Amino acid sequence: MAYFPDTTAFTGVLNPLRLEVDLIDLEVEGEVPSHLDGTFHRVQPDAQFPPKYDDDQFFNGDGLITLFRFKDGRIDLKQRYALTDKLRVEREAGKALFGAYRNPLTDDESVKGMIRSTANTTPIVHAGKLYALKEDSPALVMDPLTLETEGFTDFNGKMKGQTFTAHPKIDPKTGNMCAFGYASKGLLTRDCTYMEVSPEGELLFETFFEAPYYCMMHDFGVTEDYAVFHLVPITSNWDRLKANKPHFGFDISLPVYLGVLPRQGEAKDMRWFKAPKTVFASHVMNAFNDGSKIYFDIPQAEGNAFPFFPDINDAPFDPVAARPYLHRWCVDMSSNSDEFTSVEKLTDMIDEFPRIDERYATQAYRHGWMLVMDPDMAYEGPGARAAGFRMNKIGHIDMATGKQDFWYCGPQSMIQEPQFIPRSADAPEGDGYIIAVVDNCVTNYSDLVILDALHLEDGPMARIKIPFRLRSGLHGTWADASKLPRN
Ligand code: V55
Ligand code: FE
Repeated sequence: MAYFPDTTAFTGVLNPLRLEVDLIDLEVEGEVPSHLDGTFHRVQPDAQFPPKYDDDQFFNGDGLITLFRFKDGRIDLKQRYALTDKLRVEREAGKALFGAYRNPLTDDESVKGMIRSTANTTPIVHAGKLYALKEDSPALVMDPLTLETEGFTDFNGKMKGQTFTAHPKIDPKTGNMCAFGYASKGLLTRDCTYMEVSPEGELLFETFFEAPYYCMMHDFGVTEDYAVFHLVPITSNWDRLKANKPHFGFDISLPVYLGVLPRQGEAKDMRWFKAPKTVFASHVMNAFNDGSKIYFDIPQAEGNAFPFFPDINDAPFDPVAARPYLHRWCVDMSSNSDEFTSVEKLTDMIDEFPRIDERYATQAYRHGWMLVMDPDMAYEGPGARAAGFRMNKIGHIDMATGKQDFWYCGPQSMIQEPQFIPRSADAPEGDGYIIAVVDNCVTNYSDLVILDALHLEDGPMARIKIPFRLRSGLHGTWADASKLPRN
């Protein structure tokens, strides 16, 4: 009998799923565009074994990866755990050996020094491999089609930093995977790296730099000329870990910075710009530069959005202050000032999980999509999800016209992160599809929906039926068949 904790992190809509499965030819309502040939990988944290500590939180679950293989209008589903070193030894033991999120002091003696990755944040195809990512560890390499795990990579010994971000960007001009690491010289260190991996999978360079303070550096931006790092004070220290408090705590007294590193530069070339006030911000929609001016688009909230990373001074969690809205930050590398040039609010939609047409990553762009929470829409299902947000719309923003539109998923459901797929390799920006997992929390089934990216209000052209409900997940990525190892 498994005995998961009777807490919001493991019950209701966050019931563990733990299902490894192969399903051939999923049922479809509507029509899947038959020319779509590729893969959609997404991941959910989903603890294989009951956690060592009953207050275990969502971000600590083992990565369970779902692969949707699109070909000839048909879709096959494969779901496998990322076979991390952690999961391998825990399966041998038949129980959890690793303890609290990002706290090795809580692990069993027998696993001391092992890589702690759960590979639960982003799966992404590059150089014919699937990289299953967790920001506290090196990348785990898997086969994109069989989902067999090869193991962690240090890029043939070239990567000296200890970590690899879960939010790399593929530069559409060079084909390089641009990535970074933080806590690169060990837990809680201020050391970071910036790296680029060639389309063949070779680590081209790794630049070390230091952040002004240690914090969760969950995402970043890449422009044609710069790598851009937002520092938000979700901080930690050894005292927290020794006391077995949650690894991270929000410290509103620290400034928000935007660090700018020339992509080919060194740490001495780097500048840190200070924001006008301290805010919460996590996922980056896109970044680009016009000469020395850098634009950085990001959902920004007035206060902490992670209730499980509490305020360090025990200020109560404020769910209204936690609501993010897409903003555009601007800094200027030619300015003598170390302050932001401007901060502009781009929408009144409460939004997170921003996405773009990735052919425009690093470049000036027109179209953005995101998950939206409309608190005025009814909800008939149980419980909330990880951070208390219930994302019930997919929103689209046209940066050229300011026009905004959306699709609402109905009162029984919640939506997971959307993904844009271009209609063809040379289609205009935004011309294509939005796909997203939609969880019906009343019937307990999930659908993968397909929408016209520029006509969301038309609703799904297809609903791919999954005969169970997926658990809330994190990120997903599309890979065209040309990027896969074999067909
Ligand atoms: C996030 C997710 C993580 C994590 C740190 O903001 C940040 C998302 C799923 O794990 O370890
Ligand atoms: Fe993320």
